[in-house]
Amino acid sequence: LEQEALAKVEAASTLQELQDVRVAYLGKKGPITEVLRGMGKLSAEERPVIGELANTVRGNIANAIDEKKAGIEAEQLEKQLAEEQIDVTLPGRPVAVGGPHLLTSIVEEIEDLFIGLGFEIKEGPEVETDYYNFEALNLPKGHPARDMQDSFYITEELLLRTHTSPVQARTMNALEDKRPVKMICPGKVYRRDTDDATHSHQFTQIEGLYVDKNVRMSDLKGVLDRFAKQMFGEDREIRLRPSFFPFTEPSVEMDISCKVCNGKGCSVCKGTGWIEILGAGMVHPRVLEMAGYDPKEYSGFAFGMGPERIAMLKYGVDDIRHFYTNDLRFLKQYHQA
Ligand code: FA5
Repeated sequence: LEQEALAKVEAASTLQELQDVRVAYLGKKGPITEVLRGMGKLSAEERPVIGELANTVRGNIANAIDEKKAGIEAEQLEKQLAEEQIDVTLPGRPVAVGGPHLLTSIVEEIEDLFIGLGFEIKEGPEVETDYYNFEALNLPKGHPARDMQDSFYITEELLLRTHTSPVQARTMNALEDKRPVKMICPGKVYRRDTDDATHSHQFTQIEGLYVDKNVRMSDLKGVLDRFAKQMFGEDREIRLRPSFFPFTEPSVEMDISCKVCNGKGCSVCKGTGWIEILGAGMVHPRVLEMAGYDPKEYSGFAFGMGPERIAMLKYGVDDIRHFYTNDLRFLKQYHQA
């Protein structure tokens, strides 16, 4: 019996197999327990002899199991150590380094330019009230010009802002002392426009507002001219065309002469040679009044531009959707080293 048990111990290669041998030979239902249990039936002479023998056999098997167990455990540890070994001399995997998105860069460039002209940066909420998005800008409920900007309404009174112009009204309203304002506001805007090469349902605008005593149309033209030349080159011309916005009077749209230069030379863009990049005008007296400014004392100009369109023009991007599909092959072209 002992030989048979010891052979099984020797053959066991896992802790489970070893446990099975222990249960089979030393367990409550095992042969040794059975012998010990049957001791009462033996004669007085036989009892100590058989008892001792059974105990010795039990001890031997138990020792063999313990030894084997230690062996298997040591082996497992060895294996684990070998498998989990770390080669600290291996070179690290390179971590990809990102860079600013083209749109972020262009917005920052425009911000810097206007900070240089004395403008402050303001922000406003993207979920806007009907009041600030429309009413405070001289677009009362039911005004037909609301249709110029097809909106995403959340409730009757809340919508995703369709332009950054509400920040004009918010900024003027917030000033208790009605002092001069000179600010720009970059941010996301939303319209139910069908996406195509030049339209996106979510895009960026940068609003500008300058309110002071004696602000004139020529000031607007001067600032926009400086912006265009600094952004696109000193050889660029601007052109103001009459337009309509309910919050400005008179209103204009600004075109920039489009000469696109690359390594092979320069060419003038298709069509008229002009590209529209922003809307602007003199702040409507009603808008000033609603924000608590006296239009007899104060006047101002405002403009709103689309930085995607400006980046498209500056870098020759042919489709506005490139800004939003996040194809790294597109984005990486504009990472500065
Ligand atoms: C406005 O949104 C006026 N709030 C601008 C303004 C501000 C006028 C202050 C006067 C005073 P408009 O809807 O034209 O105007 O949009 C302004 C610019 O946003 C456009 O010139 C264009 O560059 C850009 N834009 C308009 N719709 C889209 C669109 N769906 N996708 C991308 N850019 C757009």
